[in-house]
Amino acid sequence: MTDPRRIRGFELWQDHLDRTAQEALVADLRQVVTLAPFFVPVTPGGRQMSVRMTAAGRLGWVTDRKGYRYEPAHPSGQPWPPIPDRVLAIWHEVTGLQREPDCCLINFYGKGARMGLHQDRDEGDFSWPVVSVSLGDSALFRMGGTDRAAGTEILWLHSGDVLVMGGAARLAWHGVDRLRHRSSTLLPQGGRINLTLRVVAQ
Ligand SMILES: O=C(O)CCC(=O)C(=O)O
Ligand SMILES: [Mn+2]
Repeated sequence: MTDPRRIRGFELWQDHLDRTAQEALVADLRQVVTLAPFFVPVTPGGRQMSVRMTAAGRLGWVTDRKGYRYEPAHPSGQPWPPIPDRVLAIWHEVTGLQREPDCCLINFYGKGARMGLHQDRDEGDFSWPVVSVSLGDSALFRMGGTDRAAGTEILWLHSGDVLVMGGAARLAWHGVDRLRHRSSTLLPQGGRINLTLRVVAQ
């Protein structure tokens, strides 16, 4: 395990997961998605997001015309499946925390999907870090400061990278500009999976 690199307060654990670990995670996620299928998130303003989403854990982050929020169940009404142990192990490794995350948001980026610049701020306590795991195609990640006017810089996130947004970077602006389609062979159809682990504390 290599030491993390600090960029603007973000902690990047490059190549944290080797190919075998990535494949095992994808197998776990296939089980989750069987129980909690991907859905098309809609912003409160009524626009469809380009990513497909689902979640695991006590709470899942959802968005629709009613707003951004955490819900104890998938839109189908079924409770979210538990967060796979392998995912929890990554959280513990990179944060050193005893406390488990409440939510593992699962974003799927197909060809052309992106995520606009935003802050993660629907949680009750920003002293807990957010951990983000990248699987599949490489993504051009944009990161800024806590002040939107602070400017941004870009960084390619590759399959197996783990990024921690904690401390001063917990409320930093961030987003995904684009993918490098078919840059990874991890997912047979291409695309990217992002896992975003958060303590919701509400
Ligand atoms: O896909 C990513 O790397 C970031 C996802 C993200 O920021 C989010 O879901 O809040
Ligand atoms: Mn985010």
